[in-house]
Amino acid sequence: CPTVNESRRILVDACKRPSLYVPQINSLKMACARSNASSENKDLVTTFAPNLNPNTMATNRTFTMIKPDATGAGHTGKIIDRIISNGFTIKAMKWTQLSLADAQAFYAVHSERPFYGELTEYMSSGPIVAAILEKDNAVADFRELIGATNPAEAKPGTIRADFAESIAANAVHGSDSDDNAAMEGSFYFSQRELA
Ligand code: IDP
Ligand code: MG
Repeated sequence: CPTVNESRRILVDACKRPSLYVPQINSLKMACARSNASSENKDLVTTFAPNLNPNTMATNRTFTMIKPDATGAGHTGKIIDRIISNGFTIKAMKWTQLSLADAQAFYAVHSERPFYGELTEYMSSGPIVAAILEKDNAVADFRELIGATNPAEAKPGTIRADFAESIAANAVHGSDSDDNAAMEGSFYFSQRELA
């Protein structure tokens, strides 16, 4: 069975060549079913594949979550205002909570990192707001707006500098590439939910 990272690449590639999408997804599912694939990998295929399609692969979009520390502290409205006033258009948005299994699937790409357990427990500990945002150069501009992962290192005026509590509870998520933005957006939203 392919590794988690190989599966992600197959999913994204298949989206870029729509005629290959169904056969590639089917062979990925079969490869995972045949072998003793990791549960992260099975989750990846079953949770991302259904919503991921060429229409969600726009390159001027990014994906964000307002994390449990920020929703819990009452910062949701201020953060959404910051996002809109910096030129991002909301394409889809929902208030929801991740189960631990959801968080493990969403962050499967970080499963080898030492903070994976802490991160997935934290991200499933309270409500989050998930959103797809649109703007020219969305991924890079949004990373600029949110600031460094560690709020102690985030530039003044960034969302993390103003609202984050710690390196783990750092107020917001922002996708790090166009491909990951499409994958992550498809975790929460189908094409029908974009406007
Ligand atoms: P990013 O969110 O700035 O892209 P990543 O390195 O992708 O940062 O890490 C994903 C998330 O994992 C971070 O936003 C943060 O919540 C958490 N995280 C990163 N580094 C640490 C750490 O050293 N300890 C605990 N949590 C961490
Ligand atoms: Mg990241």
